[in-house]
Amino acid sequence: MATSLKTQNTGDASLHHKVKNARIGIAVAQWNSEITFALRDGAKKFLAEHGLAEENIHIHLVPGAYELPLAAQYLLEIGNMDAVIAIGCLIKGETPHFHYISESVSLSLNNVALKYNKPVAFGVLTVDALEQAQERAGGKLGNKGEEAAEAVLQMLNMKETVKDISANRGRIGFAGR
Ligand code: RBF
Repeated sequence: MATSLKTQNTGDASLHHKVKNARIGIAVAQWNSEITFALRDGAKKFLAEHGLAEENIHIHLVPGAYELPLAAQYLLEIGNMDAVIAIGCLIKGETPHFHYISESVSLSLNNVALKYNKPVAFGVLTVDALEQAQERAGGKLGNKGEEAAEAVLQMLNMKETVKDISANRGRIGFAGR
């Protein structure tokens, strides 16, 4: 999936010019940093490959995945970012923490996106074992950080396209009928 932007209607050539100037926040959990730093690098690489300038990418570390929703909120509200990529890695342990944290993080990230009306990508791995995370952080199953970056670009692109459609209303379509 991570390379599909290049071939779909949100591809390089058709990426809205405003999206290339977007300010993107990346919040990275430090728990399981071997994995989360690889996901962060995947996200950064994807954004650079799609024309986003390094000075518009703002990377911040947080302790663990549980802190990601508040970090996303800081980045959108205080940092005035256009979108956030939340990166973490939750590995199932012997306590129920995994379920509490993963449920809270996924719901809260979505709530932040809806509250601020801005894309927040879920770049959080929830796995049974470290090996499964490695496979998804640059291993045989790709890099989910890249895919999270792709998701925010697609959503930003969609937002700009919808704005254009809205701005053109009245010039074409049902106007005057
Ligand atoms: N944070 C993660 O990002 N990944 C984990 O796998 C993870 N496992 C945790 C397991 C336990 C038992 C606890 C108490 C915390 C864990 N955290 C993990 C940290 C959590 O996201 C948060 O940073 C801390 O609980 C401090 O609020």
